[in-house]
Amino acid sequence: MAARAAVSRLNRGSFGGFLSMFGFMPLRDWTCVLAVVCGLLSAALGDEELFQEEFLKREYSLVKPYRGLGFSASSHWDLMGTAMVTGDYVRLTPDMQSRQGAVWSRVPLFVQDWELKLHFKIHGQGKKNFNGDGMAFWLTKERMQNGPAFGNINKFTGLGIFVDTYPNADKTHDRTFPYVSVMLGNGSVEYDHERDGRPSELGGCSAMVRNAVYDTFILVRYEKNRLTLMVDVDGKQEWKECVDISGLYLPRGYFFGVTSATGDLSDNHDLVSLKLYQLEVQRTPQEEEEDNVRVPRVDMTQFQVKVEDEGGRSIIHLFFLFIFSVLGLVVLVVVAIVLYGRYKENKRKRFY
Ligand SMILES: [Ca+2]
Repeated sequence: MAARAAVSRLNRGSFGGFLSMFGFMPLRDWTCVLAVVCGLLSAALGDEELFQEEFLKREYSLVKPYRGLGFSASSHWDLMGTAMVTGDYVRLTPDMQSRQGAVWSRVPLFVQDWELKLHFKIHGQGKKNFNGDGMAFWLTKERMQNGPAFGNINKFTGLGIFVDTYPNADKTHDRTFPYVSVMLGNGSVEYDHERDGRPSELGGCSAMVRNAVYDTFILVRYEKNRLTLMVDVDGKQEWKECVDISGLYLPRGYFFGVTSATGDLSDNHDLVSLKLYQLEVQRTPQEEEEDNVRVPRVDMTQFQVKVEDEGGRSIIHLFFLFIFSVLGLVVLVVVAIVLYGRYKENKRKRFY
């Protein structure tokens, strides 16, 4: 991204004006100027790459050619289930029913502020909504376990990011799939696969990642307890904001993992690369103290407006519904008693 920013800065410069200054020059000099400009441009890009490389943490990253992955004791990653390594990607599941595959880091993460760039590919033969289930990215206390949440346990402790390609619960079609969502697990709340994780979701967005013509990326930034998630899936090489949550606390020493599962419906789920960059962030001793947490937690006040609004309204509705029902019943009973009284009165009068 920094490299892209550098390119756009160069493009936006007064390059036209610069050229017009030299409009009178012969062709040979033109070539020289262009060569110098190209040199400067590539140097700038080179610097950016160098800058990025410096902060790339290799022990937490998984990049081509995936040296030793799956067989070497020195590898930083473990494979699980149907996951297999090729020259260009790690295929977590093939486009076949009922498969589960995963890749888990062996090294616990002690980097406090980071940026994670995920390059992945989901593709298959099935028509839209006849494919599944998707893949998930994790930073959790637990690792290497099977389960119903995209090939991992559903009661996990830490961060889960889901790329859900099949609408299990969404019969109303109020959201477009594939859908990317974020959840923070504390070990007791579960990811509900049958409801596409909606009850526990902190945020999300639709992202057309399946059978995409372009490379598909997710960028997760965790900086001073603020988690932002962006997607780049339409080949424009721009990050589109998807989730932004502040006050999210993650303990250190958790593991990265990427998992995937297929059920009755399937897809190829491929991980191309996972790159972890360390971010340089200044902290006061007090902030340092606050950030040292043992259990994952998130500040829920940022979601309260919505929760209070919906919950408050439904409680008021229920209250008035109850009051009016009781009043209605009382009126009906009184009317019935009065009518019955009059009926009896009339009957008695007629009899005499
Ligand atoms: Ca689903």
